[in-house]
Amino acid sequence: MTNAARVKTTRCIAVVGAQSSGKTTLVESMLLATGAIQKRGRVIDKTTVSDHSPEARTRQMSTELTPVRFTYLGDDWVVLDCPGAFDLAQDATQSMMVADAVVVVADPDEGRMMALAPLFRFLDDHAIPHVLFINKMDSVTGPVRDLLAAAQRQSARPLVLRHIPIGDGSHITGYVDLVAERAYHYKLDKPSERIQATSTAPSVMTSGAVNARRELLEKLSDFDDALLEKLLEDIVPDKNEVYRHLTRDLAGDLIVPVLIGAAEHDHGVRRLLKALRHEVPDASVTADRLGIPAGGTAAQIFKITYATHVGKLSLVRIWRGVLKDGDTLAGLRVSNIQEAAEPKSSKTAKLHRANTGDVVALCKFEAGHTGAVLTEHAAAEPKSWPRPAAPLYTVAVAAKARKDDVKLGEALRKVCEEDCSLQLGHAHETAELLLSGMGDVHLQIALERARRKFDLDIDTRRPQVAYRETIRRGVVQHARHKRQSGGHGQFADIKVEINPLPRGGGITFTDAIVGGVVPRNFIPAVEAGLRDNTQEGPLGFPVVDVNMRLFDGQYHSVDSSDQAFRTAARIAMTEGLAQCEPVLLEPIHDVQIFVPSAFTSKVQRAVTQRRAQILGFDAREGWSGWDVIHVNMPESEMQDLILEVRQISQGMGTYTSAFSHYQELIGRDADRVVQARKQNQTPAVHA
Ligand SMILES: Nc1nc2c(ncn2[C@@H]2O[C@H](COP(=O)(O)OP(=O)(O)O)[C@@H](O)[C@H]2O)c(=O)[nH]1
Ligand SMILES: [Mg+2]
Repeated sequence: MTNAARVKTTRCIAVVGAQSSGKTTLVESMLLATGAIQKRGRVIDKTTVSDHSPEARTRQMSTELTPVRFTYLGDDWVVLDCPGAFDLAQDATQSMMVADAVVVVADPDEGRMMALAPLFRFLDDHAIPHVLFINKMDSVTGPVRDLLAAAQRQSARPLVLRHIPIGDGSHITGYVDLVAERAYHYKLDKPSERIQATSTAPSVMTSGAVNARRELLEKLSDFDDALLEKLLEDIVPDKNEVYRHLTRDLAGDLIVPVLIGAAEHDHGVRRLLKALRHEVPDASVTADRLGIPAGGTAAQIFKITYATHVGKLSLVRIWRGVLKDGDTLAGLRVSNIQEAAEPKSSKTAKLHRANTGDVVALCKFEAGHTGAVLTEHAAAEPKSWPRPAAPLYTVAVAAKARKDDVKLGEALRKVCEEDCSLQLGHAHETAELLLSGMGDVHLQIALERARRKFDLDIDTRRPQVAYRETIRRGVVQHARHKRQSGGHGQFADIKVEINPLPRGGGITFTDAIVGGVVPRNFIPAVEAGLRDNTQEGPLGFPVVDVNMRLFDGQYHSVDSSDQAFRTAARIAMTEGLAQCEPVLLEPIHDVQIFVPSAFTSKVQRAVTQRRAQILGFDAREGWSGWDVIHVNMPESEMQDLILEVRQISQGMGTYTSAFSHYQELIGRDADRVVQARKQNQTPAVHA
């Protein structure tokens, strides 16, 4: 599409990549370069436009997606600055889903390119156009070629280098634009200065640049036969033709253009903006790709937040049409459209209208959840929306003051609505409120938000493990309950045989009474009494895998009752189980750990320390250079497993797990558990 034919919409970019690669700095640079701000803020000075939440400022890292806006050469843009921390990937995921294109920011570090693998995979799975921006080129000493090769190993799509750096031997001072065949010197906080050809250097195209340009054209020709023919016949394609290919191939997620720069010094930022301006598809193209219904106005919620004093804000991208005060969405009247992006354009933050492609907040809009596509009368599920990753870290939470219990539940439900990768659960057995997420930092931030926004004092503890107990041998137990007090007496007498069952056998009851020695009508009471005392066995945990066989007993025609038999049965269990060599059972999980292969042996050593049984390891299917390690691991060892896996694997590793079975736990480990249970203790964790 040529610029003239383009319908003016606001375009939206998500900026993603590893933590500390310079995304927030790049966004600040974009704001400066486009005149949206007059002075550069710095992450370390806590003065950037993005990262303005208290949680982000204290940590000097992005803790949630932040939309910013600017106008560049007459085009309106919203940029979603995303957190890079592994814990906080959910916001980045949601941002990428609604962006017209994604800028992946990378450190100029070969070793860290592997961290891009999950990101590239996600972008390709969803056919999202993306470019790679290799940042911090001011600190690079090696050739950009090696960086590119390392990044290419992580991407299924060809990476197409758009610029090559030029330097003075020790520093990179500028770049050659391989399409325009022009060279530039970087200028601090100013547009780069074009290097003019001279009589001694008639072309700015060095031999390296010529080769790199040929490579670029060859990669493009893989997607176009006409271009291929031209190259074979040594015909130089015209510059606009090359731009056309780049635009089309980016939109189709066929190639990944690679740009270089140093955000902190404003290097390469205008170049990046220009490339985006020419090559990023419009909202309508993206809406078609996402299957957003055409016709009337359509918007999609991609993030929900709760703001103090304001309440619920649903961040939406307007896919079709314009949205005005008084319009209907999902059957509700839209009355409060707010500015979502920084820097805020008006004092009141209240807007009356939002253009196609724009990102705005609907205030107190009660229809739809994150991902929902809103049209005039419906809030529909999107055609495709990634499910949040399964949680990897859990803490038990409680309000410091009992009176705040209800308030805490409500606050956490809202925090979970804000962040779909958080889960709130309730452990019936231990009566704990459990908050689960992607890691310790994730939960710390979530709880900080809950404390700040909802004015709560919250305690956290390590969640209790759902231990069980069983018995190792059987016993025959006689129990009699007899009481003679005043009028009506109580009498019941039973003999039961208590026996272990194989693992997974549960609790079973066998009625082996013959000749009515225990009358039929009392037998349910006996069974109930026996079961009562399996709730908490001699070690303090629920009893499993036991059969109770009632085979004999006595009764009294007047004094026997359901109550008496139930009591006798309880006595039989309490006394009987204690003689059956009770033994603790601990839950074991089936765990698959995914890491780059360089870290496999270290992870294996670490999980062995956690009493894991290694079942095997293999190459991770479809992931070059990654392994999967399959283990069985006790649940009690898994609480902070993700932290160690990440620590070993430079943050890249992760795992999936599912409950597998219960297994006997004996010795000192078991003694400790039983002791702690008696004292009703669980160790505290920090969150
Ligand atoms: N040397 C250098 N440092 C940079 C550059 N861009 C960002 N940084 C630094 O990298 C750190 C992380 O930057 P930030 O923008 O917060 O990264 P983010 O986590 O990706 O948002 C900060 O200390 C920045 O000053 C750059 O171009 N060159
Ligand atoms: Mg950031």
